[in-house]
Amino acid sequence: MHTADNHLGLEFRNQPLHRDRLKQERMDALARIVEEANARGCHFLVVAGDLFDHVHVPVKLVRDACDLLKRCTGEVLILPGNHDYYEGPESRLWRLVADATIGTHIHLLTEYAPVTFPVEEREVVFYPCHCPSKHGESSLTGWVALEGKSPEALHIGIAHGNVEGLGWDDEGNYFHMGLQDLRSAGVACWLLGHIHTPSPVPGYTGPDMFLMPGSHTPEHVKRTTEGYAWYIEAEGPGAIRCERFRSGRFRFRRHEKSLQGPADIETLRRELQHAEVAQTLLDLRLQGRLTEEEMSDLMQLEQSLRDQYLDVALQADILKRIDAGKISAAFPDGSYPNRLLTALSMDPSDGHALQLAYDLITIKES
Ligand SMILES: [Mn+2]
Repeated sequence: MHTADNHLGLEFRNQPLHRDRLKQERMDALARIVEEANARGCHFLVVAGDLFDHVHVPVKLVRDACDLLKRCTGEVLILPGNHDYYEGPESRLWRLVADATIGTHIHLLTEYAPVTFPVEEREVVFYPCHCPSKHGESSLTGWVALEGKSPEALHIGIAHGNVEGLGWDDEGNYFHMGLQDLRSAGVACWLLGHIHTPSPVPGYTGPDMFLMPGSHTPEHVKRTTEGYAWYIEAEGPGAIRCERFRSGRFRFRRHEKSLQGPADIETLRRELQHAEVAQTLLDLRLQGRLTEEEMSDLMQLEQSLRDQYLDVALQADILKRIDAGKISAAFPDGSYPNRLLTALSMDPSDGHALQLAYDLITIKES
């Protein structure tokens, strides 16, 4: 089982309503991974970096995480990523982890050296490439290619950082790994971390077994993917089978829509129906122009969304739709307000001017 980017200790300061629940979910989702690994009899659970959100996480959180990982019946391998980087034996965080896991089957991967385990009369050799800092210009995987490798053993690389073609690290600040470097390392697959969306696509069987599980449960409102881990069966090069295990229970959804009439409100209502509303935090951004009647329909829809969804954050920039009928009803044809508003309504690009003029005139009238 392969997970990464768990970011335990993430504070969710922008989600005050659900902060405690979201923090707990990060731990609960990891517990689901451990349970799944045990149920499937996994030999290994590999955490490929950023188990913790930062190196100053509370002691209790570290102990809780270690207690949870101790429940795993297979070997647990933890790689420091760029958020929970390992600076050396004095690193506070990793000393805490080491102290909490003495004498257990939890292994901290803090050396650039192969780690070998016997599995059913065969050897599995891991090549861990931890991050020594938050940022780094070059890949830390170069040494793997230079290691002698027995053809009988199964060789697996573990690293954390940006991967060519997967991330957004154009400046090369996150231990950027080139595809050619990963290919030439001589391992059957790479268990990676850092990119928070999973790859490759499920069912991929090609030669580049560079696996990113993504965050195990979404960590940001902008993250619309669900949280996953990889369940992997590995025989050797070209014989790797992987399956996505959905570990996350919550999801975020950002939805933007322009509303110009009742049909758009109906479409919005349909678009926002799905099976998991009760676990979803909805971030809704609306703009457009509606009549007062349509506006009250929209408010009813908003209330029903609030009843269904875990939470709804709404940003709305809706103008009153002021058409010829509305203008004539309010001001006689030929009157100055009628002519001004009619002229402004001819320019559909400037709804704010029409709205402002209408509001000013009607305030003065009343
Ligand atoms: Mn990272």
